[in-house]
This record gives sequence, C-alpha cells and structure tokens, in this order.
Amino acid sequence: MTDNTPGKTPLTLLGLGAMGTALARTWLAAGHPLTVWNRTPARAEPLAALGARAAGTAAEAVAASELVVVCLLDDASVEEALTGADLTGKDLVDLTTGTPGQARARAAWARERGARFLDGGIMAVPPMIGVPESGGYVFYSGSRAAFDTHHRTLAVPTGARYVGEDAGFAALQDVALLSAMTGMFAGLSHAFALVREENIDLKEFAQFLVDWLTAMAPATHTTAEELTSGDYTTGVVSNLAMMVAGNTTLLRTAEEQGVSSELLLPFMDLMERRLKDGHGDESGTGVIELLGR
Ligand code: FVH
Repeated sequence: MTDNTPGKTPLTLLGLGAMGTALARTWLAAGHPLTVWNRTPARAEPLAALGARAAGTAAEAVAASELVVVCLLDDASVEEALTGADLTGKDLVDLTTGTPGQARARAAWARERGARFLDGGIMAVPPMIGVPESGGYVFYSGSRAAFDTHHRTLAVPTGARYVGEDAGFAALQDVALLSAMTGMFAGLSHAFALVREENIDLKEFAQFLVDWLTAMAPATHTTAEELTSGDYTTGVVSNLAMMVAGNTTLLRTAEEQGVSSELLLPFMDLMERRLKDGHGDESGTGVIELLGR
C-alpha cells in the first residue's frame, strides 16, 4: 500500500527512544498499522498496548513493511540494527541525526541493498511531535520518488520538507540550523551571566531578549542576499568598523560584571581580522569569508 491507495500505509519503526516513541504514538493515533522494534524490548510494550506489533528482531520488523523508518542514536547504531535485514524493495527513511557524509554513505549503502533511501533531519524535540502548531518539521533529502510515495505518512508526526535528491542536504541543513542555535544559546548564556547577580527581574529580562532576537532575526535574509550577490557594502546599516568599536564596550562591560568573555571572543577575533584586512565599510557578512572553503 502507498500513500496513493485508500487506507493507512503500514510502516515499520526501528528505535523507541524518546523521539521514536513520540513518532510511534502519532502514527498509531492516526491509524497506521505499525510494526516496532527496539534493542531493549521493554520499550515496545506501551506501544504494543496501543496496537503496535512488536517484532522480535530488527530483520523481522523490516520484513513486515515496505516503508521502514529508523530513529536510532547514531549512524553506527543504524548499521548495527540493519545488518542482516533484507532491504530489497524497501523504502528506508533514516531519521537518525548524522553528518551529510554519513547520510550520503548510508544512501549508497541502502541502494546497494536494493532500497530507496531518504535521510531526515528532525527539527523538533519529542514534545513537538504530533503538535502541528509547534512549528516542528523534518528535512528530507534523497529519493524524490520515495518521498512522493510516502509524503502523507511521513507528514503525520510533524511537517515534512523535501530539500533535494542529494541525500546529504537534510543533514547539512539540520546541522546548520543546530549550529546557529548553538550560537544563540552561547549569546543567551553570556547575556544572563551579565545580569543575573543584579537586582533585575530575570523573567522580564528574558522577554527583552526574546523581543530583541526576534527583531534581529530578519537580518538573516540580508545575509543571504549579500552572499548571493557578493556585495557586502551596499545599503549597510551597521558597518564592521562601528561593530568592532562597539565590541570594546561589550568586553569592558563583561569585565565590570566579572563575567568571562570566552563565548564572545572567537567571533570578535574574526570581526577584527576582517576589519584589519580593510573591510570596515562592510556589513558583518564578510566574516563568513574567513570561515569557509
Ligand atoms: N530527543 C531529541 O530532543 C532530539 C531531537 C532531534 C532529533 N534527535 C535525534 O533523534 C535520534 C533519536 O533520538 P532519541 O531522543 O530517541 O534518543 P534516545 O532516547 O537516546 O534513544 C536512542 C535509541 O537508539 C537505540 N540504540 C542506541 N544504540 C543502539 C545500537 N547499537 N543498536 C540498536 N539500537 C540502539 C536505543 O535503544 P535502547 O537503548 O532503548 O536499547 C534507543 O531506541 C538521535 O539521532 C537524536 O540525535 C533527537
């Protein structure tokens, strides 16, 4: 059965950790016949009570459905779980977080075994699964035909965004977003460290932070436009020379507050290098030139 036939597509899910369990619950709630397998069998029991069929081995679980979803700890666990399973004619969807290189290698590995392959990068945490208004989604890349066949089933737990035939693109964009998030959390940590010892209402301050970051976020589009055009100097609102001068105030404030600047310094060092290279009239986009290949 495919998404083009009446009824609910049966599927198999390998991996019942926090994410796998959340996914499984939504497919069961939507009425999809679901076969599950987990290395530690006890984790399948609550799902079996909800109607899932618990397979004794991964190979048996794979044999049960044309659509096989894996959501395991890492790529090594995918290899381990699928060794010995017959993937001929299967559509393998790998929601395990990994690198673009791992996704491309896994795609080739699956194709050699007769399967179509989709890699998925989950942009959600388990409580967002099955909650459409949470804004969660999964990036998918790899076989367009497999995505088209199973789009409706894959979109049951959370949104589904297909980003290309290159199997590495989902992981690449997943990791790029997670990397941006890491920078955001670094900034938030520094900001809270600056104010937390003062008589400042941290909950009110949190709202100031959210409002400010929300107001700044659209600058992301300007960065994309500048990178696309290669022009970093036209219409610049805040130039690099001004920002580097402003960094002195950020660093002195950290010192006054007794807070380490270690989260800020690597980025500030790059800004200074770009300025020294003679690009003071640019926006901050030129810093990216110092990072890439
Ligand atoms: N949870 C989250 O917030 C994030 C959100 C974004 C996406 N990630 C990725 O999703 C993958 C699974 O994450 P998870 O939250 O389900 O992880 P755990 O709860 O730790 O469950 C791990 C499952 O993997 C099984 N497992 C581990 N090693 C092996 C192995 N060698 N062979 C077979 N299975 C293995 C483990 O089994 P068990 O410990 O219960 O026996 C769990 O089923 C992950 O890539 C996140 O980065 C989640």
